[in-house]
Amino acid sequence: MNSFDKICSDIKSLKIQGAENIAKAGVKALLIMNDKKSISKLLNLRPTEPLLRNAINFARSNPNKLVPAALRHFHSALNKISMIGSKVVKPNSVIYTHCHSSTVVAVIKKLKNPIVYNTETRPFFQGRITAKQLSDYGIKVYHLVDSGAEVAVRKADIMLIGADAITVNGVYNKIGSSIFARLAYEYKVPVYVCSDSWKFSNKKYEKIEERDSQEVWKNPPKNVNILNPAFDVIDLKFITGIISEMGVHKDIKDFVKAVKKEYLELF
Ligand code: RUB
Repeated sequence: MNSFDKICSDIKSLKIQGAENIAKAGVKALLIMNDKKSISKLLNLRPTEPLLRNAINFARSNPNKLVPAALRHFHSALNKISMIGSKVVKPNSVIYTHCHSSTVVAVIKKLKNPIVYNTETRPFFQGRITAKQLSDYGIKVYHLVDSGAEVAVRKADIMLIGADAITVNGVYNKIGSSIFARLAYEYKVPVYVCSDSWKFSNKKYEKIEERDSQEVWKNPPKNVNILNPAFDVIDLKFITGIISEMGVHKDIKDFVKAVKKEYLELF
């Protein structure tokens, strides 16, 4: 397998996961292959990923010059988000998060004495990546099965969640995020989305990636149909704010205005 195909296979199989890591690997792959067919292959690996799409569209005309520029953007955005996030979350806070978002992990690492509750994220257990990265950093983590989310949310002062896509209709993130944000809303736990603003999608709705049923159940009995959507959509009503490198936006309209002003001509 050549190195371009290896990157594609690692993205498809979730060896490389999370919007930011996918986009970084995807733009780097442009340095190896950037003909139309290869670009289309990259874009179709994870369909619910505007960050990958936006970064590729930004860099495709001149990869040698623009891939490093995209990577610089990711790096500087992450630094800013973690700084801004560390001002939003109070010291000694109990934080609930789901799945693995490198952006959320970067924010939590900047906090004073955080305690984290996180859910494991069936069927791929990306929650364990979060738990491992935070515990390696010396942060106390309580880890629960997904159906234990209510226990976690009730303990939390704040919920931090990543994003795969932000549209005017909602925030797309790992399956479960929608119920858990709804629950947080019910318990009056503020929900903040930590996201690079390049995850904005101008589409009204993003297609939700349906993954292989085998990830859920290898040999189900006949007549059992497995559904395995990778993401769901958090209604904006349940979101307190979006923390991006542009600041904290409590209203999606202000967020969209800011992205369009700052970046849209780039894509
Ligand atoms: C990962 C996931 C993450 C977002 C944000 O899903 O939903 O919360 O991608 O991550 P998957 P980041 O494991 O299916 O890719 O903040 O790292 O971009």
